[in-house]
Amino acid sequence: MSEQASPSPVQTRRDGDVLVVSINNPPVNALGQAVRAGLQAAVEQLEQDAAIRAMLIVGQGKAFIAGADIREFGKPPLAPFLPEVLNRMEASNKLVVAAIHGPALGGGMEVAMATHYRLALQNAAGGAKLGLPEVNLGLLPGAGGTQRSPRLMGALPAAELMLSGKHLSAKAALAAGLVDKLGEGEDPEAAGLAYVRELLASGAPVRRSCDLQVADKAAALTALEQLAKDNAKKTRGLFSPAKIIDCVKAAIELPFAEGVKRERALFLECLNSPQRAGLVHAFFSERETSKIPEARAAKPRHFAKIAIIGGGTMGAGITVSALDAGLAVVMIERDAEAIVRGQKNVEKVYDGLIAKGRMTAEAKAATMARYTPATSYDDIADVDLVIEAVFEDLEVKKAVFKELDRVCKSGAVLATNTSYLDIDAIADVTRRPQDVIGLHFFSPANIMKLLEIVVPSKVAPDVVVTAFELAKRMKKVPVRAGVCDGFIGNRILAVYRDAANNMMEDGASPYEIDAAVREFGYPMGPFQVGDLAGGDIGWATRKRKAATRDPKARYVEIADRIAERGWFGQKTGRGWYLYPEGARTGQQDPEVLAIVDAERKKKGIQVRAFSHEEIMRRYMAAMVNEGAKVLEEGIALRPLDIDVTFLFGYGFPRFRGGPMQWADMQGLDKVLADIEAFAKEDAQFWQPAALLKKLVAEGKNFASLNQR
Ligand code: HSC
Ligand code: NAD
Repeated sequence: MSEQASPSPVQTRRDGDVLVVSINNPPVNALGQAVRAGLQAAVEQLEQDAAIRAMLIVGQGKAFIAGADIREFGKPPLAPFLPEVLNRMEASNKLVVAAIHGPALGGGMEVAMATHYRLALQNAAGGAKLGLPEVNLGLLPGAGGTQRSPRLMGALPAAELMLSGKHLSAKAALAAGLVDKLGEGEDPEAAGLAYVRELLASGAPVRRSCDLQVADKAAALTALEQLAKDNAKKTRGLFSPAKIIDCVKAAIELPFAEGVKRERALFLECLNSPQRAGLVHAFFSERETSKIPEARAAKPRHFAKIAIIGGGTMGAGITVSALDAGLAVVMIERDAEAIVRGQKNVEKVYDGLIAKGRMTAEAKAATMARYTPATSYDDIADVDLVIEAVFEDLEVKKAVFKELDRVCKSGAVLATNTSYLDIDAIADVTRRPQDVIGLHFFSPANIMKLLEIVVPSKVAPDVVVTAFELAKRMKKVPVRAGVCDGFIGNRILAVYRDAANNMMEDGASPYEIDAAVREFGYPMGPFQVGDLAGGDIGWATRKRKAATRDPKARYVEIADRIAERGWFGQKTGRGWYLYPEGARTGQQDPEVLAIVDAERKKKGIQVRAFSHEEIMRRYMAAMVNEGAKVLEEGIALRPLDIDVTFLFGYGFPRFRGGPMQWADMQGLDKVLADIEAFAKEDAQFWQPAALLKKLVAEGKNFASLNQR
């Protein structure tokens, strides 16, 4: 037995006549340059050492190999390149075997497919997971994956795997033909060595994926054609899915070496696309938001039993999230009737899942066993954490927090789900402002991933950390926000909604604005969203704020004219759009256009046309400018926190990375120039953020503020 002394992340050792190659590149054994070089060296050793009969590849730690090192994308490529390393490895005349005990994703699954035999382990930690999730990063598998997977598993299943980015369990991978054998346990080296010995003893031949042909080529091509049609409808605006289908077509029609060339060309197109940059930014940003200053100083408080005050839309959704996270929940409502309604709101969610076959009645019963309905605050004296979700009214919330202060045990975390209200003021009615925090869930709370964690001035660091821990348990994406009207998301939303209203009054129809926003990549435009949420909510907020509105600021009354007619959107059958007979997709309404026109005339506005491009420039400039103000005030920690807020809470197209990343990709000087040009028409609305001006003057971008 000999040890390799180098500090390479790829360690090799001899176990008799087997070369054991162990990838040790924490946290997930990504295939960075040093790993590729180490793997290449191992293949050379296999080729050169006559005493070695086989090679076993395993991953150390939790993963087999999670794929290419995503941090290398966009930087100059460094040899050796994975496709060549894998081709050389596959070409070996000695057995090469992979033993997979955790994630084998992207390039990791490509490594596995280039071996001759694959063993997948099942274990309590989740076991082997095989997948080609490159599509989520705007890419396609670029190390032979698009050519080997159709040969191993069939063209259609391979294309579907790559288009979905889904992971297959060990069992599913066996059924799909991706692996040859299942094993148990968490020690891939021991299980892998046993498998290699078994193969050697039985005289198993070298088998290469590249030598296989895709089964039933004519049928595969027909199926792929249909998939391409469905895909075009589904993947609105995405670049790499169609290229994946092209690669699979090449796998069917071309010899392996030709197919690999095609794959390389299309991979490079994807790599150089702005979508790849946006999606990679989204990938890392999503993981960065929980890196907050408080985490360095404090540990989370223990929580197992929580209370939710209010069983309306939000209270019920939050209850479902908490129950699904394994917590015990006491729900408090105002009276017996309201708590019955609250419980029904919760059960409705589970009954929906049962109807769709996604939950059993037994599982619902087991979940609901952790739910306790109550109408008295005395029933929550022992809870560890409370989330208040009563009406959006400061006085009502203050009264609730006084009650919480009276009954809750010392050290209980007291959270409010307010959308806009001053959490410092809420904290100050208690004798324990250090325990009070904002947990701003989004509707529907059991579905939406975003959780804004709003940090008031007196809160203790361990309460902030507890909130992040709760987000993790609930599988939410947390973003740290400061206290201001609307926090990060709703504050910025208010500004770009105003920009949309201004454009509408100046000449763009709500339908044109919605269409431009959808073309940009949003699932819906702002007026469609308004109809979905209900026009009454915004109307009530506008009325509440009317007294404090700056009289010099432009105010567009069109939305009020619509709301005054009781046209609140989908729930009333009409809003900005018409929804005949409960339709979910709205139709354009000439009466709305007439109202818009009348309002323009009333103000004597010179109507002009807006192109979709112009609409988006204003919409985005308003978003980015307010984002910069949110940053300079410290409401958001970093630009990436704003990006994540919009990606996970407001439908911002992920392939654009988020509004601040979008701005960087445009060039901040261009965005600022737009704002300054728009300011010539309305200097009050278009006041450039000082931070934006500073960054432009210094030749910097928002990304420079992410690296703190
Ligand atoms: C690819 O493989 C392309 C190939 O086709 C090769 C093409 C070659 C072409 C050459 C042509 C010439 N890289 O998620 P977690 C970090 S594309 C770098 O919190 P979990 C992550 O940022 C890749 N870093 O853990 C985090 O860092 P932090 C396809 C990576 O246990 C830490 O690891 N593969 C990384 O919840 C922990 O991550 C994928 O898309 C990577 N590949 O989940 C898989 N992956 O601690 C992406 C992770 O500093 N990864 N990190 O914050 C995942 O899905 C999840 O991370 C796992 C683990 C399921 C692996
Ligand atoms: P809702 O009207 O659907 O529900 C409020 C519930 O609180 C009602 O069931 C009411 O009976 C109950 N309630 C009122 N006073 C109470 C009291 N003193 N004790 C116990 N229960 C009481 O409202 P919602 O949409 O669920 O909103 C709740 C909170 O969540 C608000 O602060 C709102 O701003 C915030 N929020 C709402 C949304 C949304 O989209 N609906 C999104 C994020 C945050």
